[in-house]
Amino acid sequence: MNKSLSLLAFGAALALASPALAQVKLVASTPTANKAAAKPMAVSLTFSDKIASTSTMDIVMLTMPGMKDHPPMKISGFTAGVSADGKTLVAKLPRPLPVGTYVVNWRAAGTDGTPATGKINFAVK
Ligand SMILES: [Cu+2]
Repeated sequence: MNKSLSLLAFGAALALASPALAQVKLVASTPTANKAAAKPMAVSLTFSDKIASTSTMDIVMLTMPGMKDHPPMKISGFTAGVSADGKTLVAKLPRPLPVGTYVVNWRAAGTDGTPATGKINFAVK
């Protein structure tokens, strides 16, 4: 094999190896992103692969009816945990989320430790 061919083979091997370090991706959520749900008692985020137990989320209320200039209000009183399938991060809430709009900021690591972050928005009707 000449030098450029062996470099090519090396590059191909790296390309094949890299998916092992890929970030997990959000594949589904409840409530569904950019939709409105009624009285959700939990927020769950399902990922493309197993996630580390350190994965977590913040739920922040952005607006509510009848309140102008609502400051971002972090919902408290829950801890997020990884479900039995290892791919879903679940926040069981102490009470249903009030009517308003929300953003969920999540931080999840794959089982190889590669971190990923993202957010979803939804509304409660
Ligand atoms: Cu509020």
